[in-house]
Amino acid sequence: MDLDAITEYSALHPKPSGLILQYGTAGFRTKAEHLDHVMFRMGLLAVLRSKQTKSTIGVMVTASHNPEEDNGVKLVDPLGEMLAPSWEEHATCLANAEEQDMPRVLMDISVKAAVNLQQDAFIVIGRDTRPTSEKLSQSVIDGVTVLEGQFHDYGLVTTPQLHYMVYCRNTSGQYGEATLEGYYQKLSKAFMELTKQTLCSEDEYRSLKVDCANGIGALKLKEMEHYVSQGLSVQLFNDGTKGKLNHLCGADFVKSHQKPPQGMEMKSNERCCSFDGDADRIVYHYLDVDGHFHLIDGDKIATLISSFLKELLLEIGESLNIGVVQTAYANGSSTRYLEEVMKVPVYCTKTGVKHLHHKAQEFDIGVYFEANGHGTVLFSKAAETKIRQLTKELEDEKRKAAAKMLENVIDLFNQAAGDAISDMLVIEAILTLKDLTIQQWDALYMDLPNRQLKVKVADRQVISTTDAERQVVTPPGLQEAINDLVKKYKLSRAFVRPSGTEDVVRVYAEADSQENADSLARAVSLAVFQLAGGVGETP
Ligand code: 16G
Ligand code: MG
Repeated sequence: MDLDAITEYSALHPKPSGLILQYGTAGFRTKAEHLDHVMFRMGLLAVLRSKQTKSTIGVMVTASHNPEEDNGVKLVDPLGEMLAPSWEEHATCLANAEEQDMPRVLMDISVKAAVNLQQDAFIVIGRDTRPTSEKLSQSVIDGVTVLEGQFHDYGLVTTPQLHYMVYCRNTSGQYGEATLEGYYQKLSKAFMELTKQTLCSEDEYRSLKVDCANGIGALKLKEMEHYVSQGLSVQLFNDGTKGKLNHLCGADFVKSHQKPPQGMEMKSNERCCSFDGDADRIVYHYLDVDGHFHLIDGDKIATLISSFLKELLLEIGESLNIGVVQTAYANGSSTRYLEEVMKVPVYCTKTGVKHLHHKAQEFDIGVYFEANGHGTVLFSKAAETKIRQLTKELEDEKRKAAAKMLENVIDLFNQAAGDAISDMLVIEAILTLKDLTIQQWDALYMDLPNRQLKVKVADRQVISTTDAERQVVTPPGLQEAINDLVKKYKLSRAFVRPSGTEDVVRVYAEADSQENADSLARAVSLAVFQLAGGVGETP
């Protein structure tokens, strides 16, 4: 390591002294103007991680659904997964080291992690459409270059596309070709094959309105459009030509406000969906004939997909196990429906994709979705091999067709990460194949009314939780207070957790009516404020 060169280049990306940031659930995320040094240092760290794993590592510059003024960065591990926890700690140490200590901290990490500095390194870089992203990704490249890492800059890509590139490169092309063309070809081929069996050719099924959150999803859907145009026609809104990124639109806005996005013309009963700013989340929605808004969130997406997969498994008659993974935010009705009606085992993990992803890896087929629309389906290597073998060997026409469909589903899901584009194609294929309207899908079960609120406290770390964030451990007395409040309502449930991405405590409540869910959420917020050091206005 040329420490002099590192010191010299680092001075061009100086750390504002005293600034402390944390590598959280989704990497570093804050106001873009505070991130230049973090980007440079993540370039350095990516090189070390690449040398250590002898694999390609990804660096994505994005702040997803957060406001346009924010930005962020996260590293992508060799199989397209989130960065390993011990390296999250290294990332935090490196980002927070004061200027003069940084080279030493970098050395310490390479010693601690037993990095062979002679090893080659290869980094792939991607960025979203934020005005600050291009310059920040250049700072990542500066970090990579000063440590003599090789790199490929994919430029504007969705977060899941970058995960896909990393996965392809580390499996010597077996998963797919590591280009955008390769991504579009792989997905569209699987989509066209899956849907060609359908008898239904009505236009109603072929057109979908997409709210792109004024983000990268719009550019990439435009590029992809002609690959799938025979099976699906997408009409794009909030495509970034006018509005501001994530402002009053996009999956996060629609889910958290339970409102239609602005900038989208919605006629009654039309199928619509919203992506988030980096296109790794998707939710569906529609207006009914009375003009009421209906949200179809990640839970209902997981339900649609797992019931489809379960039917195919029954058809081919193989005992492959399937499990659904959710978080505490999953609507109580969805969990009940999956367990009691569909008889699928359901598991709950902490919030954050890496937790769901790891749990889902325990099954032959692991379906994971957060209620906010972030998710995918993972197939174990053994299940994939079995299914591919069955498509070749089965003689019974019906079973063979089912196995073939499962094979298309494997190719259609981005198994490296939750992906709005890939999820959208799977959902569209299932709706067509099962001849389901959006209203019929929505009617699978009724969501319990729910409310999410946030509370500002002096130090959100005073709240610790257990049981996949469903129970509070500290501060003392808070869980008892929540229990007492929950008892006052029917079909009720509530939990609180410190956010991993914002300096707030999140509160979730559900109950038998919207009024009750709102009032429970308010009462729990007040308890948090009083028992966990609330600041500012009393909720
Ligand atoms: C991040 C997570 C998302 C999670 C959200 C929770 C990833 C890639 N993203 O956006 O899965 O739902 O954080 O945010 O893991 P919160 O901790 O602020 O509630
Ligand atoms: Mg996102």
